[in-house]
Amino acid sequence: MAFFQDPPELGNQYDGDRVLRAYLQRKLPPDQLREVEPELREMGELAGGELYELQQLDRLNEPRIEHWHAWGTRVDRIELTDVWKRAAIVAAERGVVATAYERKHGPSSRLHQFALAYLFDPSTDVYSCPLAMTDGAATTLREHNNNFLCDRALPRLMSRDPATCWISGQWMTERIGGSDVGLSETEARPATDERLFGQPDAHRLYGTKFFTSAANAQMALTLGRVEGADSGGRGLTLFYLETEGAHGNANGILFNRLKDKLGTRKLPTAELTLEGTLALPVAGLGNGVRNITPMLNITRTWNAICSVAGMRRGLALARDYAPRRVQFKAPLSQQPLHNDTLAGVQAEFEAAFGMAFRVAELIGQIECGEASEHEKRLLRMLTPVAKLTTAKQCVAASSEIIECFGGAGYMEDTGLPRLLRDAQTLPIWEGTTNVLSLDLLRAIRDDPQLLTLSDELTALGAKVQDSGLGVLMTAAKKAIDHAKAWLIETAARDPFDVEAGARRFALTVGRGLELALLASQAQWSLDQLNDPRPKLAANRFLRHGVDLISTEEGFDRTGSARLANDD
Ligand code: MFK
Repeated sequence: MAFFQDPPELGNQYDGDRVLRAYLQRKLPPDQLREVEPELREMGELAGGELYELQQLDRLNEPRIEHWHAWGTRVDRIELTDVWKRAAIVAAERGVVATAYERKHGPSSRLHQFALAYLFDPSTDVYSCPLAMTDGAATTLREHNNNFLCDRALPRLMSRDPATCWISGQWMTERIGGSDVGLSETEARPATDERLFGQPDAHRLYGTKFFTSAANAQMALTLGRVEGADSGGRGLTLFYLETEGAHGNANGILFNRLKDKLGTRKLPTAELTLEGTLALPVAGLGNGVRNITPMLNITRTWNAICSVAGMRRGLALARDYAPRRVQFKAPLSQQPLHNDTLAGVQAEFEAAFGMAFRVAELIGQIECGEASEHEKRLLRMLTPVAKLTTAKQCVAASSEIIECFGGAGYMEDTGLPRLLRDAQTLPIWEGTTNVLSLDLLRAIRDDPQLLTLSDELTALGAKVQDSGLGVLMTAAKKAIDHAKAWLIETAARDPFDVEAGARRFALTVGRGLELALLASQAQWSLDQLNDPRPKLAANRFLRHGVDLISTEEGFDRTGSARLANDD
């Protein structure tokens, strides 16, 4: 009889996730864990069951835009995919955003929320993107204490009712500036003769937003420049708008087209023109870039969580497949080289997981007023580090995972290539690796000695007693000390060379801290669960390389410029 290969299957994605479960057991008080576990288990069941099946069935479906009604009116109506329609309901009902704001479990609410997001993300075709922006918008409105907009939008953004809840867009990117947002050309003209929702300071926006994710959002935060304002980010103003205007129309928003992307193809990303869109300033006029950064920092955290979620999904599929696939007379799961390969991905995943969730933990503490100044500085520093480090890990892991399936991993109808295509957006959107490396330099301007980081390492190291883990802690500290020494020495010699080496610096900080976080988790797992696997993962992770600082001749801006331009 001809041979047919069994495909990989997924079980309950909460029950099967040793890393998530151990982490929550460590971080949540037992009564809180008991309360949140049923929700996480249900989400794990949906993610490994109904949503995953729907995702496979809906594989070829993509969002479509219809610009014109048959009888001539401009409608710009977007038809979403089936997964997205279902994901919107699940996300609202299960509180994937709301959980953070309801704060039923104080500072742990953010861990609870991001654990839900982590389970939800890989089976919902990047519905995490609008949720990330919704979360970012809610935090931004709150941080600016705009009572009117908070009263108006927050109940919708945090709603658990799919019929009334909103998602938010984050409209920043323009043709002239994807990274350099301060170049934005959108004009904001005071709507002197009009009020918006009864408010007197309405403006009309004119411009083109080149890349707006989740074009089906009911509201957005965006940037525009009031006539006569300064150039650059300081001259921009942060605006709030609703996509259905005050009069139930499209509020002067024309969708030019949906973008034709490498991945995240289920996400209706639009290019749009604002033709007199009515909007309200969120936090007065000016300082728009600074004022939108609360949103950026939340969406960057989501990016890190989704990076580790993507790695975990790839591993779950590859691990289920390995005993089913027999080659050279043995299942892959019994073959040393296959196991060595998966072990490498697992080690990267465990390290990345600790970093992403450390950021989530810090956000929860700060939001509940339970954080010290040290922790606030740490969060500012770790947000770009976590985003850039985990995104790179997810791309590398996803590439390795699809290779673990051989040719099947390259076939579209297995659903596996999507893992890699969707992963590739993670280091790009929300700030590229380079932009975030420079953001880290911005974040440590007041702390060039990296004292905040040293304190974190000391605190993590204090709990480590196992001698093997002690060696790993020392390696982490050595890598970060090397990064620190490089920074101080290079900044004194030539600040431009600091910029040339910023990515190696940021990744060394990221990987060094990941190692320390994993070693500390490994100590807890040895003590509480008698589980040596996190220690194995930490050892393996160190062998992949943590210290990426290079002081060899030529690794500076002059050498790079020659090599890059081949002259
Ligand atoms: C899986 C789910 C993932 C989520 C999906 C979301 C999809 C959304 C799709 C998108 O929208 S992608 C587009 C995202 N675009 C970016 O992320 C922009 C990337 N560029 C940057 O981040 C630049 O660094 C930045 C635009 C912020 C630099 O602009 P400027 O004008 O050169 O900034 P400047 O003058 O250095 O900083 C202005 C102020 O903001 C400063 O404060 P002060 O005014 O008090 O001096 C900075 O310290 C502050 N600032 C900048 N970045 C900050 C920050 N503060 C806190 N946190 C930050 N991250």
